[in-house]
Amino acid sequence: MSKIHKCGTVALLGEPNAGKSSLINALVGCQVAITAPVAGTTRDAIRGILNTEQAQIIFIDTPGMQKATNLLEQKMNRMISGAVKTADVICFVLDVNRISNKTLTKLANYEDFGVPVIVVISKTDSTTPAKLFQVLDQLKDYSFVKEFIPISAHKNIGLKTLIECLEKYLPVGVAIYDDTMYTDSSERTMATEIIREAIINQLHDEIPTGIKVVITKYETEQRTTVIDADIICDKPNHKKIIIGKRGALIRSIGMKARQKLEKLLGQHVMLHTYVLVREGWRDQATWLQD
Ligand SMILES: Nc1nc2c(ncn2[C@@H]2O[C@H](COP(=O)(O)OP(=O)(O)OP(=O)(O)O)[C@@H](O)[C@H]2O)c(=O)[nH]1
Ligand SMILES: [Mg+2]
Repeated sequence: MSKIHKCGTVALLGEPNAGKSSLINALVGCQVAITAPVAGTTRDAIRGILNTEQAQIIFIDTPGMQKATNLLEQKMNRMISGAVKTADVICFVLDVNRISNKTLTKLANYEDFGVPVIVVISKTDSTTPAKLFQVLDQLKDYSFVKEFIPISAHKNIGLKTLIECLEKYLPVGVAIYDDTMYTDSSERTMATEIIREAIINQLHDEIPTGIKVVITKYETEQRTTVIDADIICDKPNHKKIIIGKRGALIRSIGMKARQKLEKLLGQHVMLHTYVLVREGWRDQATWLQD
């Protein structure tokens, strides 16, 4: 007798920097979302699809939960609400090293939400068993949470347990996506994100949240993809920083992005980047449209 097949959507929620995007990549087995040590890396709801023998699990990575201070962050919060509305299961990701009362209040908001809530305790490779035990003890009053699962996306710890747990709570259903698909993002969207990731990972402080990448040309000619990308920043001095001394930083960003793009697309990539200043773009609706 064949097993009952499940299919459903799992929203990955949590504070900025909790490890949601690293988790979706580890679960799906390849990069669908960009990751960085700075908060506010993810800006859109990104789907990653995992097919197991028993289920198709559609994970939705979301931006970190934060109070919106501009139109961009308002849009990011709408992405979270949208993901939650369509979720069959909520997976709340808690960084084992950063569990505050504020975070726990956010978790408590999902008590009466009507879908199973699983808490994933992330980055357990960076703590001790004693600290993990202490965190689990701190969470014991949250009885509405179906399961608490310690994981490490970097060390592949607890991921199998998490997948088996999610299979239990997903609704019965046939697969929605073809089983060769691991995301529904287009190559062009992924390319935009890869360029942004290369920038974020080479910059520090507040600059990354003020950066947007817009691809203005994306053409495949025989075995080469030609990509022109505008890097939009918020302030004239940010432009100087991104370009770097004699263009050293922008060259290094371009090289890192190109290597990753070539891996993604499986062919040669010619990448041209242009750095532009558009002050206050995060508060201008036209710049927030994709
Ligand atoms: N030690 C350790 N670090 C991790 C792990 N998972 C993620 N990180 C690090 O945590 C930081 C944030 O990871 P992301 O996956 O980008 O976090 P996020 O929750 O998607 O962040 P936002 O998109 O900004 O909300 C990065 O520096 C990751 O390398 C893990 O399993 N172990
Ligand atoms: Mg993220």
